[in-house]
Amino acid sequence: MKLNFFHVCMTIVFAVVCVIASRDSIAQSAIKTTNVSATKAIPNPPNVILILADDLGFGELGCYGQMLIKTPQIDRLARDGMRFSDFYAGSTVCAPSRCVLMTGLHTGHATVRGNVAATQRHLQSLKTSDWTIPKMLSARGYETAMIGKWGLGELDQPGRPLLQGFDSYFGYLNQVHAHNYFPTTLIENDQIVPLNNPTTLMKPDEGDDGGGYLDVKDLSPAQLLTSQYTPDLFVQKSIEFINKDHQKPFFLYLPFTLPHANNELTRATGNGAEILSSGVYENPEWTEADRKHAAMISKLDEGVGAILDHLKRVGLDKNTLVLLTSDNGPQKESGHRPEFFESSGPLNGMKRSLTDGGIRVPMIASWPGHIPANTVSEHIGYSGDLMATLAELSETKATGSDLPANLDSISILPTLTQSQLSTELTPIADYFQQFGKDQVLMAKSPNQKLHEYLYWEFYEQGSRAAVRFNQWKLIEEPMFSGKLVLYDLSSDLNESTNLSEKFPDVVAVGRKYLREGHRESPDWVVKPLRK
Ligand SMILES: [Ca+2]
Repeated sequence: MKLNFFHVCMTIVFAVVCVIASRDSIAQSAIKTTNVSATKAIPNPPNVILILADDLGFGELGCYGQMLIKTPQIDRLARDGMRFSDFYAGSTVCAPSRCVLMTGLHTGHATVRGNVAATQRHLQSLKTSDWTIPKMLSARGYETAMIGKWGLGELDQPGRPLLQGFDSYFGYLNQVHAHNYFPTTLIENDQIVPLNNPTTLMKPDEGDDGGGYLDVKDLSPAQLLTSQYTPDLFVQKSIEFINKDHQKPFFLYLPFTLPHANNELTRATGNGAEILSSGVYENPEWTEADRKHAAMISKLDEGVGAILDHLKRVGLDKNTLVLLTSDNGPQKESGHRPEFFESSGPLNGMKRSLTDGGIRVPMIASWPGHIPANTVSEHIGYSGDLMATLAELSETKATGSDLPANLDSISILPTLTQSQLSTELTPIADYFQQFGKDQVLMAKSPNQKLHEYLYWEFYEQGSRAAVRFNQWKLIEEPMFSGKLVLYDLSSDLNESTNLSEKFPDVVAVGRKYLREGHRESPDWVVKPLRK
């Protein structure tokens, strides 16, 4: 009897010690991984570097679960900052996604709502009346630069970068030109700059947009050695820009074209992953397109690493907010195997889908000392939120708030700068846990305003539209008249079970959002699918 009583006592003592020890270890890990107090006022607006990848899937970075493609530098960025599990692109293809990113309006309200053919290129330009992030930051005293792929207005159009708030730019304006990783020209501040590339250009009857490819089998070693790969040029130009004697904070928008396919090269050879070397990827069981697709993502990673190293070298790393995201889900146009790489991670679909594989994207934010390191946030946001975020970040007493009314944009700064940890374990957090046990899931910030819903519309393939609200996703295909399909992302991340019949009330709410989200535009009209 006495022995039993002793055992019970010891068991209780042991349990109490365990609880205290485990609390201590949670507290220690919290101290170790989050060294930031609650949201604080921003005394001096920081520099901002916004890196946009092109067609980079949710599952194509190591810090988002990729096991085959190496991205150590972007993973470092993630370790130094916050990753988002539920962050969305503005669209499922390039131009409208970039329009949403720049203007803070979703595709039901935005000027550019789709990629269009060359004959309709007037629809691919921002308008003089569009309010953009660079216009706002420029008005607030920032020096602004764009290096990479613009896609929202060409030399003769009001959307070109110098008319949309950028002090300088270098890169591609036209999206077909941007397919070409070894172009014969680029554009710098409205001037055409020749490059030293022996490129096979598209024939005049295929368009004169500068698309083409390097036909490597016909080139000498010397020609290959001196050819100019634009991602390298963009990194070099970015470092030159960072090195300038800045008298004011800067905003560098850096839309890389990696890992978008060179579609013209795909048509010519079947492999549109354009990069000279497949680098570390030599596995003979991979196709050539697989190896080069992986090498293109690692090339993006290398470029990001060079910029991060440079920021550190010149002492700007602590005063620069670095954001990295993608314009839409992963592509298959290079001829590689996205399913082999699990490019969409646990999500369903890819570029052009409105299931999450087409629109949910990596989003990483790093700003040492302000954003807690090695954290994951489940806040539901999208690229249109960066307008309000950068507005809040750069607002001073002198500027006040100058945001136009009726933007579809909510600042995520309260989420980025809060430090409270979550104790909940959710399905997506489980997914992230596989790739780093030491990372910390953030609690939802009480100061974070939420979208009632996120909205997308898409005009290719007969059209479709979608809304996300809470855990729900409602997709209508075609827009306005199609079947409504409902998914519960909290239990069905892969969007495979249609719950529309089971939850008609939820469908009714989603349908209301679908109708409310769309504003009619004569430029964007649904065309029936050609049979
Ligand atoms: Ca894209």
